[in-house]
Amino acid sequence: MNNPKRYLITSALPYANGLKHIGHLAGAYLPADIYTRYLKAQKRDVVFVCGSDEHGTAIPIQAMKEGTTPQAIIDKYHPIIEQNFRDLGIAFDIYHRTSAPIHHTTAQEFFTVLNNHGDLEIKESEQYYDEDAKTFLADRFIKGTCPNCKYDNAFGDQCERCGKSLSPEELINPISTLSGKPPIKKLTKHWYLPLNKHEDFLREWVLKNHKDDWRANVVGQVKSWIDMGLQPRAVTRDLDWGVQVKTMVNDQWSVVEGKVLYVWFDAPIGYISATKQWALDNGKDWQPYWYDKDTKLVHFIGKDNIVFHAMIFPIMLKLHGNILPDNVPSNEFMNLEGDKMSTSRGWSIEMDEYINDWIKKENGGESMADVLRYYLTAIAPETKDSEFTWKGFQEANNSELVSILGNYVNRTFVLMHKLCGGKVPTFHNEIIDETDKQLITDILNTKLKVEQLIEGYKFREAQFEVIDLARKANQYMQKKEPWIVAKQLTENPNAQKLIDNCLYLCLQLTANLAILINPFLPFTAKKMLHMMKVVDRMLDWKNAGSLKLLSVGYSLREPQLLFRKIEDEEINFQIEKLKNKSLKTKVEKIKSETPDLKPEIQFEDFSKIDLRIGTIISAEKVEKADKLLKLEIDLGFEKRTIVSGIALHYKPEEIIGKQVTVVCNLAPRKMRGIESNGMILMAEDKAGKLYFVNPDNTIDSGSTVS
Ligand code: B3M
Ligand code: ZN
Repeated sequence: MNNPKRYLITSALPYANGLKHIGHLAGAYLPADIYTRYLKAQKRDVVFVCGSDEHGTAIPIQAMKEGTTPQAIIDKYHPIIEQNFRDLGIAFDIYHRTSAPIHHTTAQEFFTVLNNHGDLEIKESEQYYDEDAKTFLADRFIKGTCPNCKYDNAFGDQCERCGKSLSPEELINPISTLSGKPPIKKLTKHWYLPLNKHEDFLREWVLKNHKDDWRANVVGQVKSWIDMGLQPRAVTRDLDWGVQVKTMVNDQWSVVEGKVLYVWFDAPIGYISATKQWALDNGKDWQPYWYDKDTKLVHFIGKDNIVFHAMIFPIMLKLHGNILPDNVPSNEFMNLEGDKMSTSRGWSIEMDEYINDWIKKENGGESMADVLRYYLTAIAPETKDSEFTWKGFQEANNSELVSILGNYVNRTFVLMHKLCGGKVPTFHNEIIDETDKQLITDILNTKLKVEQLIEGYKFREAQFEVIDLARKANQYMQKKEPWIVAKQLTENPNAQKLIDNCLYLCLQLTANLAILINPFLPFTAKKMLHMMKVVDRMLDWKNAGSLKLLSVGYSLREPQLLFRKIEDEEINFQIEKLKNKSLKTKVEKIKSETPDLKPEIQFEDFSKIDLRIGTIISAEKVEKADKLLKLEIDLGFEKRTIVSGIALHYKPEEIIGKQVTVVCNLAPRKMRGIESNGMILMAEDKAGKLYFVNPDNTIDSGSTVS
């Protein structure tokens, strides 16, 4: 869509369940910010919305970890994340919250419209349930082994290792994250969005209409989902944290107790409620942004959010009568020093951490925000995964920002003060030469290329073009050597004119660089404006390409260094810090997963327990008890019946003949009407899986254990 009337730009709403890392920043926020700043410099009508995703199981799970309430978690992380974005120059027009009442009502109305149109299906099905916690296990309340990559800590909604979206049924060996036990199945009722009914729409809209202008990873994922066969997808959950499900019957709202909207149903509606709030705050009308076909809607996301933004939410928007996104630029992942970035494994650089280490520590530290922005864009994972390394960061700063851009601007200002009296010199047209002309062409070409690239969502290449212009400008100055010409003032009558022309062009080019770099490095552009003593308006995109941005005779300030060199020690410190952080996180994780030691006992206490090796001679399921097996154990001197809670881990037929350790002098207990005479010992791993404790060779039944 070219030259639309208005733009609505969204960045994925981060879960307010913890700090966000620079991989997130590079994925969905920085590119959106660059795009928005560019459009704003073009004076387009554009709103950039984002905010906290405050629902879903991620929030109560973090609350359990921190020993607090879900509300306390979102109230803690929402403001920190918002401030982190601000410190890094991500200039949202609104950073909203999905816990806001306006969001709840917007999401409920949206659901009702679809429900009342008959666009949703209601189905009863069996879902995982935790008997101890007395709750259904949606999404992240259930964990297990990923069917795709075999990672043993995958969530019920997604595997965090391979990124695959999952449903709880797909997990191998599912375990409740609440009780740590295998769940049972229980009947429940939910609303479903029948994706299958919209296959033709998706084929036409994505695979046909957008096959060339959308990124290949987006079209590819949509295609593979369609090829796998679309299924109805539940849009409600049995949870108490989220947007309550309400239905509207005869103009009367009625609450559906115990059910909330699935977080992926309500969160994208967050873009709409954020727009509404922005409009309220600014005296604007929000409706055209979501209903007028002349609005260009663009969702910036990371690759794990593709199906939601390129399939599910568009289906919802279509059914609800809204406009559809014009593009869904999605990035691949950014790795860190050879491994996947992950806050939970401590292998990450949080935005907050970067801000504390690099921005807050020094005067004028905002330029360090630009250094991060620069490097993240230079290695943006636009078409494939990329990798952040601290050495790469240092290299990008020292040999590109310092040596090319910073150095060029500094030299220009120093020479202008030294050779032109601190003022913008006159340009003498009569002595213009091919080198000058080439530089002028380069400025115009760069502007056009940058426009094309940004509008095509190719931010990495666009930024490269701007730096390349600075590189060419350095070469120009090197060729013109005004400092040498200055030594020929007496013998060469044209010498001052040559100096003037060189510095005139170099200064106008500096002003152009400020405009072109502004979407990428806004703090640097501001600093350049200050040095040139010009107002913000100069950064309007329409000024790019002009050679009259700074008036002849206008006096400019002394130069300030735009960037500083980053030393090896600073980089080594960060690398060490990263290693220590991940080590510390590993140790803490093991500690938190290990049950506390029981109080000390004396040998006499222990010796009261009579442990013997027994052999299982028969095993059968106990009726109406999912977890119990009735075992017949041979102890050599006698046979015993023991009821054991291992049915979810072992099938009766596979354990016959196995040796086990038996507590023989435990008082008999009745379980489901069967008398159990003793207990067998089981080891339990951290995923809650049970294992027999037995000798490393078959020995006589009845052998003692001590
Ligand atoms: N909060 C998931 C994520 O942070 C989710 C995005 C919502 S966008 C509407 O990856
Ligand atoms: Zn996986």
